[in-house]
Amino acid sequence: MSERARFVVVANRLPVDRVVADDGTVDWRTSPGGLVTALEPVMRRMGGAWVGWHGAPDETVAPFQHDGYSIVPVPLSAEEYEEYYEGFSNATLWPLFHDTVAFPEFHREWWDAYLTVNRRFAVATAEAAGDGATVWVQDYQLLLVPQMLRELRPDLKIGFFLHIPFPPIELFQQLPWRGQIIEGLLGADLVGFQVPGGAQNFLRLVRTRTRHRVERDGVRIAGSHTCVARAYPISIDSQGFADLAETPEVIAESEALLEELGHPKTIFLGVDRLDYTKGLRQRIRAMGELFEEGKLDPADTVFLQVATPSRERVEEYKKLRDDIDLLVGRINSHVGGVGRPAISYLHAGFPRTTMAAMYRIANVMVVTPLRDGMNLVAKEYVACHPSTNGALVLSEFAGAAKELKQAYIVNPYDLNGMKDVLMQAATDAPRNRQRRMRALKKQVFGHTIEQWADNFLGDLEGR
Ligand code: GDG
Repeated sequence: MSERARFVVVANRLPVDRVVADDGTVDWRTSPGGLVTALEPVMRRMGGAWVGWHGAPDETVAPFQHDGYSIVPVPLSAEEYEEYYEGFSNATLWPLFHDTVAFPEFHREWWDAYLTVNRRFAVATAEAAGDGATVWVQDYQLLLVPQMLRELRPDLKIGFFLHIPFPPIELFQQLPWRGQIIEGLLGADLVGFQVPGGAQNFLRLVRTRTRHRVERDGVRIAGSHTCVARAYPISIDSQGFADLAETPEVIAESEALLEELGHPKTIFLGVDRLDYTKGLRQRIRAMGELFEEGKLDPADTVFLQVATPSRERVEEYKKLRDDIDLLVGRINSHVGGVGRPAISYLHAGFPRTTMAAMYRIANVMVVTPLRDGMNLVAKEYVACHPSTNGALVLSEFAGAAKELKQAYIVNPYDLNGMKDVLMQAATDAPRNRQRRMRALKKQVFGHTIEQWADNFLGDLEGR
């Protein structure tokens, strides 16, 4: 690259997907997902470079410009994709960091690939970053990059943000490579977590398993730097979402959707990546029982569930997909009239406008993860729903529950408790619902993605 960047974001995936038209022309389109939704606006504002994989294995793509910043693609072989991404990242770290809600697998060859790929990312970043640049490394796929990068480029300011939970020490200790991972993260000047509990888990781990001195939220690395660990709860472009939901296209789409659903009195909505951490099995069972017991009437109530395809080649995800298909099919064959199922289940991705249209018409938004770093869907609903009459049902195990305290809070493992709260959310006196929603809107509009980035980067600059 001719000009080196003063600000660099490093993430497993680039924020763009390649689309090849019928005539063979190549274009790049912004890709979906929590991390991209959060960071894309930051990048458009700051400029600089984004280092990440471009999504096609065994292919090298040259750097290019997109939306005012540089895209620096890092290549991965098909085997690395399997071992570093599907394997170590998503079948070892992801379940382990989400309280082992699925069983984490430990394989030495996956770890070797993780090391190799983290090193490649560190080298690519070292080449893209200008003198004294600020680098912001993202998420669990790149836990080793801060230390590797510091070794290559001690002049850089290095920040790291973990989008998923940081587990309690008792679980983290299972990792055969725990020592290397702790040291990898400690290479950063600032490590950000979604909630204070994550930072506390990390600091407790450092105190217990390393010889570094810990003072309050700082870890002193002798002869080098101090790594600070703090919580920076992530958010969304709240006003951007609210404005989107008020556009004529979205309003028209929401009306068409209502028509398609037969103008039900009550719409429950779930929107998730199809992931076992999101509590879909529990949620669908709870909703199914409410229909079966006659507490909800399929003649005037619909449960609309969007499950965006995700990590489809990983075994646990295939199993989840089959389980959910079966569960939804079984419930729909018991309840509901001719022509309209009680559960309208869509295993597909949708444009952002369609998501906003769904948020607009949902009376009860159901967000019930078994464990979630934050959960942006909960915040997007609060921003997009046009009235204060909507209700948010939220799992106490989502990071978002620490902020959205006025939601209807549930424990997704407690099916009866969850059913009661789902009913309460749907039938509560408007006065109560409105009071809660007003408080939620105040929170979401008062804590935006811009503030999140400014807080993190401001603290990083001050280090
Ligand atoms: C990770 C952490 C943390 C989903 N389906 C479609 C679509 N989406 C968008 C949503 C939302 C995002 O993807 C999902 O974000 P979440 O936060 O709910 O969940 P994860 O993907 O697991 O994200 C999470 C997040 O990172 C940020 O730090 O909150 O805890 O797990 O923005 O709207 N967007 C479009 N079509 C879809 O079909 N356009």
